Amino acid sequence: MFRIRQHSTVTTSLESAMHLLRLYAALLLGTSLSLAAVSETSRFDSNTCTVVACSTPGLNGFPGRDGKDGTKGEKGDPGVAVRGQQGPPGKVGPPGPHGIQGPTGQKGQKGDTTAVDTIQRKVTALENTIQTLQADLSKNKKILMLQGAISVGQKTFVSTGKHDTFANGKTLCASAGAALASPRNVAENTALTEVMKRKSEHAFLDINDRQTEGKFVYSNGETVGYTNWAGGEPNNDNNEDCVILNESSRWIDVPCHYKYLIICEI
Ligand SMILES: *[C@@H]1O[C@H](CO)[C@@H](O)[C@H](O)[C@H]1NC(C)=O
Ligand SMILES: [Ca+2]
Ligand SMILES: [Ca+2]
Repeated sequence: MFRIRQHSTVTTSLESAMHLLRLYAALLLGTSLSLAAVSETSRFDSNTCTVVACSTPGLNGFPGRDGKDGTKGEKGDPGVAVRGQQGPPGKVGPPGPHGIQGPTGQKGQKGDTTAVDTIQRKVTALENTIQTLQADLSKNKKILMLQGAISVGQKTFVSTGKHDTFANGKTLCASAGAALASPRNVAENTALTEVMKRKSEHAFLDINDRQTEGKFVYSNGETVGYTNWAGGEPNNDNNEDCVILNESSRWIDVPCHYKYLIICEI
């Protein structure tokens, strides 16, 4: 026990010296190594020694030289790269320059058909209107025919049923937008005679020679072309300047102030 204690005293002195050297070395090696050394010392200071091996822990030596490099290790497994999340979209860049003008495109389809549709609707409406008017016209024509009117070509003779002077007869027809009857050919003269015979034996024609005796004209001043005078007419007997039709379709000059059936032509 004594020897151990004596030895312990000597080592304590050495230990102090070594401790200074160790601190110096630690300063040279750096703080981390120094701490490691201290830690090592602390471990030896603890009560881990067996009775025989050491009564007092030995001093640590200087750190050994660096060993040779070891053999190159095997290549490690390739790590699994974890793809990061996609970042936010960047700012909008400045507009690029204008590109070259492209080729002319194909001709487009026909444009808006609204205008055509509108016209089509109007045409349809007009067609309906015309149909209605034609129906009305046909109806009125039937009425006129039933009342004794007769059509010849585009002309229709309509009796007023009234007997009056030549002047009043002209006014009467004009009031209806028509004219006193004036047959221009055999067909019209015959048709007019038929209309007349349903109401009377004689009717005024729109013919006179008041302007120039013996020169018969229509009211528009035009010289009479077609005529169908009765035998011995016109004779201007007692100043006769107007003309009537008899039931044989013959013409007779008579005084204008006499009254005869007034037939108009439309
Ligand atoms: C019409 O006049 C013609 C010629 O004057 C005459 O022959 C005929 O009998 C007359 N007709 C009537 C129905 O009076
Ligand atoms: Ca006359
Ligand atoms: Ca006469």
